[in-house]
Amino acid sequence: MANVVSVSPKVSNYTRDLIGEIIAKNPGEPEFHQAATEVYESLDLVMERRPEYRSAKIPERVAEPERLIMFRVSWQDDQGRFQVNRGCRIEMNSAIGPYKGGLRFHPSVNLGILKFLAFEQVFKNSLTTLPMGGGKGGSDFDPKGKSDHEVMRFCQSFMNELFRHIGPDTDVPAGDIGVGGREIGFLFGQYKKLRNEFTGVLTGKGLNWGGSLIRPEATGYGAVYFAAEMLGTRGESLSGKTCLVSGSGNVAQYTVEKLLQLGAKPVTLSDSNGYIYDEAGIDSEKLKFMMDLKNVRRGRIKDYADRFKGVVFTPIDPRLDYNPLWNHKAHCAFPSATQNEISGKDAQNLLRNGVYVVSEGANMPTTLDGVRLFLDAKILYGPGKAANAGGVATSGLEMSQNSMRLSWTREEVDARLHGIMKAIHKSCVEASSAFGTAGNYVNGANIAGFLKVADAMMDQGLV
Ligand code: NDP
Ligand code: 2IT
Repeated sequence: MANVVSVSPKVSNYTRDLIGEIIAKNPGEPEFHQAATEVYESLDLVMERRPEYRSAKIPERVAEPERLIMFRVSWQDDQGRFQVNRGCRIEMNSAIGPYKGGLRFHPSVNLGILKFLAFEQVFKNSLTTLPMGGGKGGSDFDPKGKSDHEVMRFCQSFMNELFRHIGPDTDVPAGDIGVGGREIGFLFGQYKKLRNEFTGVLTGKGLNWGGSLIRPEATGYGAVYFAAEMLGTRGESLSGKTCLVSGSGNVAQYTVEKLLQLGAKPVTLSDSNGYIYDEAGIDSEKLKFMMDLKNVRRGRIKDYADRFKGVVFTPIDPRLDYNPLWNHKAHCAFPSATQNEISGKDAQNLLRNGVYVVSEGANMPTTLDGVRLFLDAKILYGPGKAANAGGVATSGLEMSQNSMRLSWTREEVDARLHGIMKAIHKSCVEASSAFGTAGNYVNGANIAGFLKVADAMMDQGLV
């Protein structure tokens, strides 16, 4: 689902030309064009006040990966057939720390998608308060329907090339769509075999071999903490709020778990086949069933509707120009599946149904026209690079624990995560106010994330 980009008529000619050049330089990468347009529109306000960034070509340099590695991944399936996929790692920006960001294994993966993710990661990581640069990688390999052995052979082959480019002080990958604990385990095992080094080169590791407590929960928990902070600005809480959640993977699962702990009522979940609407609310027993279904049995969300009474499953209907999941009465929405899952029409439906809090667990789940509708409506709209930063922030905490060769308790990591989400919220609020757009978390996140990276680049000279 690519979103055609139109630049806002409100921006300066400088910004319009800049976006035009980036689009021309990166043909066929609509998701990257979209992410860049959103960020540079926000930065229009900064470039007027800080002309030194313009002459140092900071915006142009930030849009250009420091390094892009693309490689062949050959592996053998269970029938003995040879298979070939494409692997990639984009090392986007290392101004404030080693490259850091997830790996995505999904058939839709291409250069434009990885570049948008790597670009977003730079600003997100800057917002976390921790010293991490930005990167992203992955493959068009589809883990769905593959045996554990096939996944292992693929991961080993992927690492046979990637190992020479990464390291605990160079580039530290982690999970994303299609890459969870199982895949990180296989990747780590192969890295260790090739390098003969036990180091914190990946995050999201198992608990008894260097992983951090709360890392699996962190993205979903963080997105809910961020929503709670936004509601706090209006003197409200999540208690009693009806919430629409999409996806049913890592982020969606722990979003639902934290919503339940805070007294909210999640009513939807989805996967690539369709979505369930559970009017009575997804409770902890149903969540447990769903987590077993998805993480152990690797089944489909439809099974949830078959298992529990009063639940409606709606399959994806490609003829519809909207997603019916976003067309239910609710207070809050937590898109936690994938990019561009909320179109302009979906945004209209959400607003019409009373949704006034959107906290993005996924990366860039809302199209540009959807974003503009949320901003015009002045709802509490937390963009992904702020709202879902808890995942990578806790990866940063895993790196710290690995360097110190100790591990913190669950309570300690959760408290740090919570503190970081509050700090991110505060920086967004302060940056949006400082640039005259109070309450606009998109400007707040883009500006606060950018300034730290830009100043570091200014300090470090023309590299
Ligand atoms: P998972 O692979 O665990 O789950 C992804 C979920 O989204 C699945 O339910 C999947 O359904 C659904 N999905 C994926 N792609 C599509 C698609 N093209 N159309 C419809 N449904 C789709 O991934 P995560 O939960 O880790 O990631 C979800 C989102 O959160 C992504 O945008 C990711 O970039 C973002 N994110 C993840 C972080 C993390 O720590 N894991 C951190 C920050 C952001 P199905 O199984 O049928 O494919
Ligand atoms: O998009 C993301 O922030 C992630 N997939 C997590 C990255 C990480 O390094 O933990």
